[in-house]
Amino acid sequence: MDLAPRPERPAYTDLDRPPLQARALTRAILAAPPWREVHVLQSVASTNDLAVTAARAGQAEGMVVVAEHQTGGRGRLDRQWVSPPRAGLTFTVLLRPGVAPAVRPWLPMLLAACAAEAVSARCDLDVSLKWPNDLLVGGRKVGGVLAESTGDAVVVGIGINVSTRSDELPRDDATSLSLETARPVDRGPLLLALLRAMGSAYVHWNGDAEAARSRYLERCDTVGRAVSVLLPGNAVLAGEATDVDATGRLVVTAPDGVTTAVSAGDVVHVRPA
Ligand code: BT5
Repeated sequence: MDLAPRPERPAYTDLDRPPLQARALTRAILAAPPWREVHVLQSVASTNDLAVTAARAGQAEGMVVVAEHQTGGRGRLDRQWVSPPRAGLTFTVLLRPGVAPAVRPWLPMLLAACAAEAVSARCDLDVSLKWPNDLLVGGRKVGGVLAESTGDAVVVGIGINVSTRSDELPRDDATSLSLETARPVDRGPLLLALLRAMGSAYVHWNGDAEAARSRYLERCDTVGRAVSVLLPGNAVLAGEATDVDATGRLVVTAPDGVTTAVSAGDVVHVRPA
């Protein structure tokens, strides 16, 4: 009788959602500064938490942490980012930008613009940004960005829904790349495309706010629209989004002509202006 343990049969979803290959990713990414290594973890609370801990422990920039599953994925204001195992890309990059603190808020916005460009090119989709950092396809959220600072480090976490089905998405106005393209999307090449685009923009960025702003505005779908902004503290600001200013704030012009520059808030695109 053969008592050797049988290899575990892959679950059905393994066929649809193959695992990422850390060694191949690291090999491919070494040619793309500033990236130095890609860690793929099967399950972690949040890749941002891990990157913040690594940054505090002195980890050099260029580390990429990817989770096949996050059990405590976070959005802004400690909201949740949810994604079934291997259904999306959930990863964080650790950077130590030698730029003036005043221009640092542009870093995640610059990387969000690069991410939108890379996904657009890779998947042949029109990916736009909703201020500040939501990735949208056809007005639906396909990804989000969460940046956090510690000392001179900035960790930028990105979540993108890849093969996520409608019944797995947390909101009606969310979508995934497979839903939008109607075909499977391979996460490995997509991650490499994202890292190459983000890395190239980062190493060429010298802290020029205007350069980051113009790249951001090319992808931003918020300016020019009627918006309703839920501000911290729950006040609502309604008007037309007329600009993103030199520090990255959204400028909203109310019907009475009063303009307000908003540095944090949740934007709803009400309708085209
Ligand atoms: C974000 O926050 O959109 C930033 C998301 C960043 C996630 C990445 S994953 C890797 C890294 N590690 C982390 O722990 N986080 C980062 P925010 O704009 O606050 O949006 C959060 C809201 O989006 C939630 O309250 C939900 O309504 C919605 N949401 C949650 N999961 C979603 C998903 N998979 N797709 C679309 N919307 C989602």
